[in-house]
Amino acid sequence: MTTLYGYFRSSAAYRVRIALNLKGLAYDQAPLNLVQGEQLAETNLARNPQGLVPSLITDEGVTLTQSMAICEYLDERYPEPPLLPEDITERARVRALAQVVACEIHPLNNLRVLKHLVGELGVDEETKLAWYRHWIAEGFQALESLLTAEAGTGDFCHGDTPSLADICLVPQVYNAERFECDLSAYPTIQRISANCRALPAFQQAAPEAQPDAR
Ligand SMILES: N[C@@H](CCC(=O)N[C@@H](CS)C(=O)NCC(=O)O)C(=O)O
Repeated sequence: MTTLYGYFRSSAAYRVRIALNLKGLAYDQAPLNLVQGEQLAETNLARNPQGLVPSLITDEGVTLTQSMAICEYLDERYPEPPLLPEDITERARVRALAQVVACEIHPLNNLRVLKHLVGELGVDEETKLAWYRHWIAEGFQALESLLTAEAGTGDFCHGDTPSLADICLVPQVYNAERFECDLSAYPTIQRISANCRALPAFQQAAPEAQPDAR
């Protein structure tokens, strides 16, 4: 059986849950409580030496880390429905949209970054929130521009079926809402996110639908 080590609010684990659901794959969940620091336990470090989630143990017993690599592994092993377009230029576009979130927004607002700001650097709660919202705004402005300017956008980030870009977008929108970011300047992001959230694969992957949701 495939096992996902994650956390209900982890947006990187949320990406993998969406990918697994879109592919129609069954999996067990092994939640780690990130707030209580369980990601830093020896057992998790053995799986994921960065002390992060997600890790996916495949049905062949192989441990995979890094959500984007896991999603691409699932796409290559289970090609239907595809998470990336067939055309290489279109594939580059989807990866670029996905990476605006996965490489530029998410790492700056990760739990360990916020904890470092408050704990080691003595930043107060209000400044931490300002930091969070700043990087959401900067990233979402760019994403909104790309999505409105480029012809590839459809009901979803690319065309009319969900792709790797949507898999990254929806968890980031969830995070932005949780931190009460103003999303009114991003109508295309909101439209696409609503389209995704209407699909069972996204609904079943949502944080509130997970066994460890509190
Ligand atoms: N690039 C990694 C990011 C993984 C990551 O940052 N996971 C977060 C949850 S979304 C985590 O484990 N944070 C624990 C911490 O910051 O201490 C991936 O995509 O898998």
